[in-house]
Amino acid sequence: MTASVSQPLAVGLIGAGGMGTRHAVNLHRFVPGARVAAVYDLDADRAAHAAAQSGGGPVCDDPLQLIQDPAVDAVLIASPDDTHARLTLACLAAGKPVLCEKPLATGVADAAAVVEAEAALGRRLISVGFMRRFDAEHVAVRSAAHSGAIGAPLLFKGVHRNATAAFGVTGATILINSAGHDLDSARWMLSAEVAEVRVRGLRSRADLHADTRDLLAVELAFAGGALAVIEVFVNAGYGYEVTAELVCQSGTAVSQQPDRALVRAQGQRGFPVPSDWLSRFQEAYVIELTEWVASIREGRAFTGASAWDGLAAMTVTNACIQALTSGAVTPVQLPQRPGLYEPVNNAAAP
Ligand code: ISE
Repeated sequence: MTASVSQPLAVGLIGAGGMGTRHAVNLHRFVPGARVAAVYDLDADRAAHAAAQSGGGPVCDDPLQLIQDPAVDAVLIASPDDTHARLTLACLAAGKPVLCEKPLATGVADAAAVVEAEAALGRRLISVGFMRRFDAEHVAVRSAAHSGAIGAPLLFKGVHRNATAAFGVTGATILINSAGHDLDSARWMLSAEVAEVRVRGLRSRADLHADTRDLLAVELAFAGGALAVIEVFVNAGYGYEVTAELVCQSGTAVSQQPDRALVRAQGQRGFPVPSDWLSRFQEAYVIELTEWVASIREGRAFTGASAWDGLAAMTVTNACIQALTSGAVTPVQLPQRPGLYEPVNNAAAP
């Protein structure tokens, strides 16, 4: 790392939309040993707003200049999905650690190019923002199964519901932007790689664009025999919800929403449903950023998702896109995992 141990890590943010701004504010308020040192967004006003909310650092008008700026030690990428691979490669070229929001790329070739570049460099600089790996409920489910107390995991069951999606959203976009999380969760929870996929989709309402497939049923078969079934429904209407369950040989473990209060109102007793991922996963985002900063400051690998995990998720996503079109069981072909991506601890990788 380039920052001295006594100085806070200077983080440059690329992309100041909802997610990027949340990261900047979290870094500023809750993460020890780091500060927001520069912000870039295509929309300069948005960048200025994010900078003002996270310590008042400078706004930069070029993402590549931000990456190369000697005053920036590490980079956080939260720009649109199709810019991730190019910007991550620029961070590698500059020798800077980078936390890239998911997906690592929007195609397999681009994700593979990133992995190849990092493997050629021979240093782990890339972390990928699959924040569920830091969510207390997800960690508890994985630990319950990995403790051995309920036998070997057999089946991952995932539910992923967004309140609403953009009009005309395609199945491919949902698979890249939303389902990638579930594919990563399934790999991480089962500690195995996906061998085959099958995907069906439907349009949930007649007023949506004819090509919309906003409810997907994804089935995965893993090397080693485990299975996964995942519902991804991006127009669920009532709110945002993610559930992960592991069915094991002699018991099951299922995540609970981290509810804080039982609310009585309008003749009902119930738990409020979060409106979006920023509120549901706020604590996970802070833990993820804290671990990312600590890993850089301590000169060790991040315990969350690596570039390899980003490539694996994208490869499965791509097979799912093909499977949604063909209706067929579709094989997943991962390249050989480079030695650089040996798991760093139990929590980190399959
Ligand atoms: C969004 O981009 C996210 O990353 C959320 O975590 C996910 O749940 C949502 O479906 C995506 O659109």
